[in-house]
Amino acid sequence: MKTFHNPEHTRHVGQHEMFRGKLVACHEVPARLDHVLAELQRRPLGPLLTPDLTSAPASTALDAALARVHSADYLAFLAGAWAEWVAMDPANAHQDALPSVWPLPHRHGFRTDRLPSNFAARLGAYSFDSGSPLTAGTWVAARAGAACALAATQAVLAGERSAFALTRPPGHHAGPDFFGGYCFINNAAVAAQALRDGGVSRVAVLDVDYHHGNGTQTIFYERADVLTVSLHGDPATEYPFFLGHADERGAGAGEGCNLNLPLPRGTGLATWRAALDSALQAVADFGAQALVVPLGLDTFAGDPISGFTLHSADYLGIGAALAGAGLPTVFTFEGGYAVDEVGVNAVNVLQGFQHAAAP
Ligand code: OKP
Ligand code: ZN
Repeated sequence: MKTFHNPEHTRHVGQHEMFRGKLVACHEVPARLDHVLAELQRRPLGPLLTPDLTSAPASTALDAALARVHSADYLAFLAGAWAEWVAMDPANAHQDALPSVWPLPHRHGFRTDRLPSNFAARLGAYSFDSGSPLTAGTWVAARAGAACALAATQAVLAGERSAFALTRPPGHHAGPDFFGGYCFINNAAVAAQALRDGGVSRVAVLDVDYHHGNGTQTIFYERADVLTVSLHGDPATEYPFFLGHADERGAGAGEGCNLNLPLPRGTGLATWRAALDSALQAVADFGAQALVVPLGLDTFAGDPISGFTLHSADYLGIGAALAGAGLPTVFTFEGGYAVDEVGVNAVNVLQGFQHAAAP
């Protein structure tokens, strides 16, 4: 399996996130990716590659792929956000940008048809939480990460059985025009759309991160060509709280093309694996011809912000089960905050997949 990794990830470094009234140290740290890279060097699964964005055609193709899943105004906002933040006050250069006011579009009558010029307000208009610091290098890191997702997809379109986009920040909470949940560009959605644009008629996304993949769900909610499935902590008690229930089945042409499998806090391997089997059955029933797996490892028992109880050895079998779908598969690296174990856990999934997929 080829891994496309993103050396620019180190440019996204948050200082703190808001949690229950306090600024706390960020969970989504650069060391997470370094641990996965180190484990891949110990247990190589294939070549480690980095997409080259220096040529104008490569850069243009990437921007076109981003524009397929995110709005032009959101992408322009992200690209210019840091400069605007510093322009508000030069002292902001030493401070992460964190939103603190939101328009609540669905309630209370706030207007979303008028975008304020005030940058602090626009930061809120394009986000849904105060836990996702936007930093000086966020846009460069996120864009280079999406290039990894696109390159992994191109490898699969060229005939590879699977490929891994190893990047951060993660992506599955980012929607058409919003960031949140540590996510800015939805790498899994970029991959799924690029598979469609590469000629795959039916694509499935099977999100195994602990948290509901709300951004991906929203991007594809009214589409019949992309099935979105997510196994996650029940939003009644777990982040992102306001989406991810079982009764969200898609809408319009996409009716029946979204499946949520919320599980209670404390869920262990047996129940989680049964849900994975249901998810895989849905992927098969849909007739998917390619699979995207937003690979979060925060289902691990030792994860500091999550509530499932999977163990490191379990991830080998999970990889094998995913290979059982028999589909060309793109993995994108998502959550997993037990930093010392995230490398072993991620590579276990990929190795389990690769061994089971071998002819
Ligand atoms: C991103 B991904 C817990 C606060 C939760 C947001 C979690 C985002 C998870 N102290 N903050 O899905 O792994
Ligand atoms: Zn997560």
